[in-house]
Amino acid sequence: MTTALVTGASAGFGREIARRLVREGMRVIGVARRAARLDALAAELGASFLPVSCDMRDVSALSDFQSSLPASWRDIDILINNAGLALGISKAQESRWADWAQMIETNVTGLTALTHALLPGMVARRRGHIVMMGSIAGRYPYQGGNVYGATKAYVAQFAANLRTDLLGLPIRVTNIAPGLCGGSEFSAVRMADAEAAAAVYAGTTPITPIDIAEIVSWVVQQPAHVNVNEIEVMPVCQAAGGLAIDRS
Ligand code: 8X3
Repeated sequence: MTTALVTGASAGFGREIARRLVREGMRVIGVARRAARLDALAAELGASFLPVSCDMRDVSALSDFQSSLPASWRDIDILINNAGLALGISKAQESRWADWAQMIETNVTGLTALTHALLPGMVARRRGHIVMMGSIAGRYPYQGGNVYGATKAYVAQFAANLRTDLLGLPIRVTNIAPGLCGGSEFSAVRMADAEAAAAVYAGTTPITPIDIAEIVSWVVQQPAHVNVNEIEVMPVCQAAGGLAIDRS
C-alpha cells in the first residue's frame, strides 16, 4: 500500500489532501502542530491515517522524523510538502522581522529539513514522489508579497533542482503553485484580522482545498514514467496584473 506523508494536515489544503489520498486507497501520515485537530481527522479517517504532532520549525525533530515513526509506517512513498504560511501584507520596509523569520523557518527550512530526511529512503527503495505546495506568489511579485513570495520562489527552484539531481532514479518531484484560495486559514493567519481576511474573498469564487486535493491526487497517480513538473492554478476570477510605474 502506498504511504503518503502530508504536512500541515490539520486544516485547509493538508486536511483535504489527507482525506482525498485515503479515499484513493493510500495510507497517510498527517503532520501538524495541533494534535487535537489531527486526532479529529484520525477519528474520521480510521486506521489509514497516522497523526504525528510536530512543529515544522523543529529541525532536529524533522531530521529524525522517520525513525520516530512506527516501523510499519517508515517507508514513505509520497511526501506532500504542504505546510507553510504567509504572515503580514505590509511593504517590506514596514514588515516585522519575526514574521519574516517564521515564514523562512517554516516554508523554507522546515520543508527542506523534512525533504532531506526522507530523500535517502526514497533513493534506497527507488520509489518516491515529492510534491511541493508552492504559490503564484513565487512567480508574480505583488505589494506585500516580499518574503512570502521569496519563500515560494525557493520552493519552486528547490523542486526543479531536485528533479535534476534525481535524474536516473524513479523519483518524481512536482511543484504546485496555487493562486487565490479560500476555505482555509491562510488569509486569517496572514492578516490576523477576520474582517480583513474575509474581504480578500469578497466578490470572488476562489480555489478551494477540495480543488487542490483533486490536483494532488491526479499528480501522484500519473503513470510511473510521467513527472508533472509544475502546475500553476488560479481561479477564473484572478489573473496576473501589470508592472508598476512611479510618476511622482
Ligand atoms: C497564496 C496565493 O495570491 O495569496 O499562496 O499569494 S497569494
